[in-house]
This record gives sequence, C-alpha cells and structure tokens, in this order.
Amino acid sequence: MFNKILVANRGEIALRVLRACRLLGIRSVMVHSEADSDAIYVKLAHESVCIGPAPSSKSYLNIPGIIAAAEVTNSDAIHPGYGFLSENSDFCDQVEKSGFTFIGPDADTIRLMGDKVSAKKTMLEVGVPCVPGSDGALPDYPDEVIRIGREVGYPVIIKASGGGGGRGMRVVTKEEDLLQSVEMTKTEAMMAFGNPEVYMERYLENPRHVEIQVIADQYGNAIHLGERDCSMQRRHQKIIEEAPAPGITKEQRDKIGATCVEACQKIGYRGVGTFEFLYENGEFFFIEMNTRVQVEHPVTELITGIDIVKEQILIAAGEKLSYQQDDIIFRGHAIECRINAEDPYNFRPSPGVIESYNVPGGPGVRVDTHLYQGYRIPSHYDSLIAKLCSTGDDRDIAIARMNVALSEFMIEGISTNIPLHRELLSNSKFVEGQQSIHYLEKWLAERRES
Ligand code: MV4
Repeated sequence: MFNKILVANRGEIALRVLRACRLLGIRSVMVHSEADSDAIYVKLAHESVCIGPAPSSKSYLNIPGIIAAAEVTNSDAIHPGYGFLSENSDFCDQVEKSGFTFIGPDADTIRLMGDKVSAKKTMLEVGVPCVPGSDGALPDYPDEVIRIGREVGYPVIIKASGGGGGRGMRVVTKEEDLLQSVEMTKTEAMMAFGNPEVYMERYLENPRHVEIQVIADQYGNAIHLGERDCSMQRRHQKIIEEAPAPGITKEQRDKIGATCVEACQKIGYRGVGTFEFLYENGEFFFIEMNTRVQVEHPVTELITGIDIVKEQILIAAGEKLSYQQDDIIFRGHAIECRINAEDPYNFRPSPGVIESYNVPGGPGVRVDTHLYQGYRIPSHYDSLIAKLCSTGDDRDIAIARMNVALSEFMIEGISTNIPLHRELLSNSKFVEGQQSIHYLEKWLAERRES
C-alpha cells in the first residue's frame, strides 16, 4: 500500500481525495498555487508544497513542478482528481517514468480514450453500442464525405477527434452545408487540439445524457455501479445529476452495465471510469469514455454505499477489487446540485470572501465542499464551490430533502446558483424526470423572457 499520496488538484475534490487517504491511513501531500495557500485542504494535508502562481498553467498544469514536489516529499503516488492533468496521457507517462504511481488507468488507455475516433473504434470492436456514423475519421475526398453524409442520414454532427465534452462539434442539417462545416470543424480542431481529424455521427435530436460508472482492477475483475442521469446541463456544464436515471429499468441497467464491464475486461481497463451514452427511445449510444473520477461520483456512492475514491486508490496500489457485481445493491435515489460561485441569472462568476456560512445537514444530506467562513474564493479557477447531495428511498424523498437542504444552505458575501437550484427543484418538468439534454437551456430561455 502507498505510504504517501500527492494530490495534484484543488477545491472540493482535493478535500475528497484527502478524506480517502486518511481513511486508508495514507499520508498526504497537497500541491497548491499561491492563490490557494489558505485553502482548508492545504491545512488538512500532512504536507503541502506551493508549486506556482495562481494561473493554472503555472501551477495545477505545471508538470515538472508537480513531479518535483513528489520527489522532494518522497511521495509514492499522484492523484490527479478531475480536470487539470487528470486525462493528460503525457502527464501520466512522466509520473510513471519518474517512478511514481499515477492513480488512474495507464497512459495508453488515457490516450486511446482521449482520441474520440480511436475510443469509438475500440468500443465498436468490444460490442458497445455507438451512435451510427462514419467508420473512423472522415476522408479528405469531398465526394466520399458527401456519400457518408447520405449514408448516415441528416441531421449529422461533425466532431473533432481531439475534442470531447462539447468542444469542437458542429451540427449539419442539410447536404449543401456539409463540406463547409467539415472544413470549419477541421480548422478549429487543428487550432484547438493540434489534430484536424474529425468524424461524423447521426445527430440525435432529443437524447438524455446517461453514463455508467465502472471500476476494474489489473487482474481482469470489473464491475459497474449503475448509471447517472446528467441531462440537466447548460453549455456542457452539468448542473444537477442523479442516480439512478429516471425510467431506466433494472433489465436495461443490467444489460448496459454488463456490456460496459465486458468492454473493460476486453480492453484491460484499470481504475475507475465512466462510459458516456446518449439515451434516446430506449437505446444507449456510446459517445465518450472518461478515465478519471467524476464530479458527480457522490450520487453513485450514495445509492451503492461504495467509496469510489477509496477503491480507486486501492486498485492503483495493485489490490484486487473488493467487490463482485452481486455485492452491489442499488438502494434508493440520490441527487447532486452543483453549487457554483456565480450569478444565478447571468451566470457570471462571483469570486470573493465567504462572509457568513451555514451548511445543511440532516437525514439523507451530504455536502462535499472546501468552503469555510472567511474563505476567499479565488477568481482563477472553476466556479464549483460545493456539491450538495440528497438521498432517500425514492426520487420524491430525495427531491424533498434537497429542497430542505437548499433552504438551509447560506453562503453570504458572494452570489451562488442556489436560487436557480431552488427554482429547478420545484419545476414540474424536473420533478417529472426524464428531460432531455436541451431542457435546462430551453427553460432558462423562457425564464429570461418572463
Ligand atoms: C451528440 C449529440 C447528439 N447527437 N452526438 C455534447 C458533449 C459531447 N460529450 C457530446 N455531445 C453531444 N453529442 C450525437 N451524435 C448531442 C450532444 C450534446 C450533449 C450531450 C450530452 C450532454 C449535453 C449535450 C448538450 C448539447 C449537445
């Protein structure tokens, strides 16, 4: 087992990882920027190393600085959290070449999934259902592209192989726009990702975003922890996630879950991972795989009782998976509201000092946050400041508990999106469930007009 883990991240996930380390009796090293010296997780860690100034490019993305910090502190492993370097295969390579364990899959797997064309090709080979589309990257010949467009059927979506998470995509509704859209997406992809490769898919008009959580060890054992519905999003930023996904039956879960588990075994996946699907008319279509721990992992923890970060660390240390699929019992429902330091109406970031602060609690409430009264939220990073989760025997109870928790959550000195969550949690369409990925933005547009 590791003696010491270096945490290469910040905010609530840094605290989440520290908790797992302490639980396992592992010492912790926090690396942080100059802007984060006063963070609670820096105090809670056994050791801390300042690795650079506030901008991420000089601190949380500073690979030599992070590796040097691991060396001087004699760390055994590096936990990358989410975002930043968590899905950077070069970072993973350098960590391992420097003699440390990267807590995540191997660099080749991260690289494979980071390239969306190779990820999709791999998934098709191992029997994961994908959105119908081009067989790999689009060719350079215009006639061929036109032919593929007719075959796939309009509307289509052009996606950059180097993209993902909503970056580098373009919807095309008619053939006359196709070639120009392909060229524009290629140019943008080259500029943004250094890779001009693009591919084509049938554009699904009203899908939901449903993802499957998996955990696999290096001995060929793999399990799934069911699904999460992450359809409530704005500009590819998830706002509310829940588990299980409303309307998904046990049979559907067992089937798509088993498919993902089999895929993990066939590709030799190791670590925690998420298969992202678009779900439409009762069918799952793979779009991307995430090779990191996700922001929304707590809702899965709440309905399964599994400590995903603990398992992630144990697996990275070479231990066997502690559960078999039969051990996993899905119980009740859980919802996560992402609390952001932003204006609830215009979404502008709202950094600053927390003047007064009250955290919700009570039955079925979990709060993952690094906030404390007097803490200054720096302006340099993501606006996520807390994850408020509720759980209960069914979705109605989870919603009722979330309403209570939201009314208790007091964060003064900055603006937060808590008022937005309070509105959404009483919105009849949200309460009904099963809304598409477009619901939130449509509702926000209506709300602006009224
Ligand atoms: C799609 C799609 C419809 N059809 N692919 C956006 C994020 C990236 N992970 C994939 N995305 C989409 N891919 C096909 N073939 C619609 C989206 C999409 C979306 C997906 C998940 C969650 C929110 C979304 C918002 C807009 C578009």
